Amino acid sequence: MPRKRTTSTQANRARSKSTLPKGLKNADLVDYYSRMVQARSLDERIWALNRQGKVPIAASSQGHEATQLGSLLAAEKDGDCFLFPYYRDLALKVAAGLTPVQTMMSFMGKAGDPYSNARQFPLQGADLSNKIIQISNVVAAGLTQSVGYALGARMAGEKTVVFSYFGDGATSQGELHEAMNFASIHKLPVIFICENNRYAISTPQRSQMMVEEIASRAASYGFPGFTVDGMDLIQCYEATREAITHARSQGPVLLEMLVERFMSHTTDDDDRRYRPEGEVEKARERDPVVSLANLLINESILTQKEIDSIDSNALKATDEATDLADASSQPPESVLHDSVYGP
Ligand SMILES: Cc1ncc(C[n+]2csc(CCOP(=O)(O)OP(=O)(O)O)c2C)c(N)n1
Ligand SMILES: [Mg+2]
Repeated sequence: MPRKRTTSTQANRARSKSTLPKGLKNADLVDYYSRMVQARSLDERIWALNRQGKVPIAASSQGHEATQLGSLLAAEKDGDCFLFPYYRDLALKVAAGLTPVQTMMSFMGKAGDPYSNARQFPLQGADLSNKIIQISNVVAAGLTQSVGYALGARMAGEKTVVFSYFGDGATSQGELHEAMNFASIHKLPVIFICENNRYAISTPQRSQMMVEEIASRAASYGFPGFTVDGMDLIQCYEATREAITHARSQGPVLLEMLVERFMSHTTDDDDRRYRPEGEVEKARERDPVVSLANLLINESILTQKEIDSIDSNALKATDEATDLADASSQPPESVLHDSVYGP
């Protein structure tokens, strides 16, 4: 995984050990760097396997990792959160506990896919042991479901906070309005996390809405909205931690996380047809993986050698998972209707 080590976000440059937010330790950053690198390594391999005809389709989380892992870190610290990701949240699922082997089984459509037994779309379905459900690939469909889950949790006397992830394009769906309005009326403990990469497939944000900040829409539902640098793990962690407190005590919050989509919409798309030349290269200068590596080195938390060792361990795990999944068989035809119809 060759990466430039010279760039870092402004926030990372300005930050020093003493400014690490409450509850965050150096060990958390190392742990989350390892998880982020593992997710990136798998993501890159999945894309390559698609080009070899071994993965039918994939949506990449490259560029979205700081948002996904920063919010997950806050969820883990809290200990009582339930996640409703969407199709671009591969890094979130890997970081939450999906193993490299399970990931590859799912993307390559092999028996052993823990989500849907190889039915595809990859990683779509429930992963209850990691407190995750992805309802479907229907844009914004998970929003109303997540709000319903939050209501159910409250009725059961639980203190669970629900994270509902979606893209900027999902904000054009009526379902988003229903979910936000209902959550607000009932003061439900939901954090709406918009991963704003400014594109819905090929449609840019300016063709979808006349507001610059999606966060500003929260006001119309009567709850707070914040725009966050979604390329900065620590900022995402901090914003989510505060949002958890708010959600549990007062009701919903909208976090608009500004991210960059490094890859095409999916493996079936070619973004060179609609993105200006150089846009992706520029975006990659703010690569969250590189930024976090730089932070760890600049703060003397890890040496370059230790970073290299984490990177190569991730690559090794990806290699092994790829080989295992490649050698595994598809589920037998006899299970095709299992779990589809009632018993
Ligand atoms: C209801 C619905 N309409 C259209 C689609 C086709 N579609 C799939 S992804 C997508 C774009 C979504 O963009 P965004 O919400 O910004 O998420 P991103 O892929 O950028 O992360 C569209 C239009 C769909 N899956 N569901
Ligand atoms: Mg988008």
